[in-house]
Amino acid sequence: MIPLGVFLLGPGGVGKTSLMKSLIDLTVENSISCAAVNLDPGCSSLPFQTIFDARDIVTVDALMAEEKVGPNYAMIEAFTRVIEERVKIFNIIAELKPEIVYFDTPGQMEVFLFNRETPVFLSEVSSCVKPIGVFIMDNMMVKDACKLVVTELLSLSFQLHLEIPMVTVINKVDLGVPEDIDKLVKDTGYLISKVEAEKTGLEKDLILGLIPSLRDVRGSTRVVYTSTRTGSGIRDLFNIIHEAFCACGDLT
Ligand SMILES: Nc1nc2c(ncn2[C@@H]2O[C@H](COP(=O)(O)OP(=O)(O)OP(=O)(O)O)[C@@H](O)[C@H]2O)c(=O)[nH]1
Ligand SMILES: [Mg+2]
Repeated sequence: MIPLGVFLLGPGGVGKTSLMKSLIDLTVENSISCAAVNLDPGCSSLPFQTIFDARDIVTVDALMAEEKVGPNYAMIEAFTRVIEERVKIFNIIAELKPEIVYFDTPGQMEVFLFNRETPVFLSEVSSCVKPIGVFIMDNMMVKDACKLVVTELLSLSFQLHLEIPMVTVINKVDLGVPEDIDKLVKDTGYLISKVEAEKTGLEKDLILGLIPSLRDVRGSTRVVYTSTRTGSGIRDLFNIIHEAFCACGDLT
């Protein structure tokens, strides 16, 4: 039985690590065995136990001191070194045989997205887990209709780059999201009318031009609204991930 590999993805600070902790807690509550892999060599602390921690290979701080480089280059280089050790991750998963493996990814999303080793990693990891991405955005990224379109574009860019199925999450809903967010997400005609009312000029034309193809490609991608503060939506997210697991026939 191949485990499900859940990748928590998204821009810095949206709540990837917090959401991973909430999902792990719920997985354990449901008596499903799971394991956590930390692919972020830049994080300072983690709220869960891991079977593999990038910081055991190298930390961003150590690399900055060692190579006398800045934090951004150090992050890229550290992540590359971590991914070069990927066989260690595969071996631990094969040995422990959990039902779900959660992967926390670096805060600077471009480090994961554009690293030359990432496609190799994802293709090889597919031999030991069935990968699914959870693309996380936060309340600030969906503040209005135009921001939602730009964020959906980002989500699609992740999907096209990584070539894995993706669930989209809007996190930090406890901090407030537009009242009509669900309608904006589901009703393309309504989204267009809101963009028309919000924007003028070239920006409006650009965004309006994007919407039909964006929504066409996005298809019926599920969007889940979560808050790790209040716990809302976490079970919905877990159920969607679990359904994906069932759909591939590995867990009933
Ligand atoms: N209000 C609110 N804050 C949240 C929520 N989820 C996470 N946070 C807070 O957002 C901050 C960042 O959360 P993290 O889980 O570290 O986010 P991350 O995406 O892993 O951050 P990086 O790894 O640095 O990119 C922390 O202060 C969290 O407590 C939420 O649902 N609501
Ligand atoms: Mg994090």
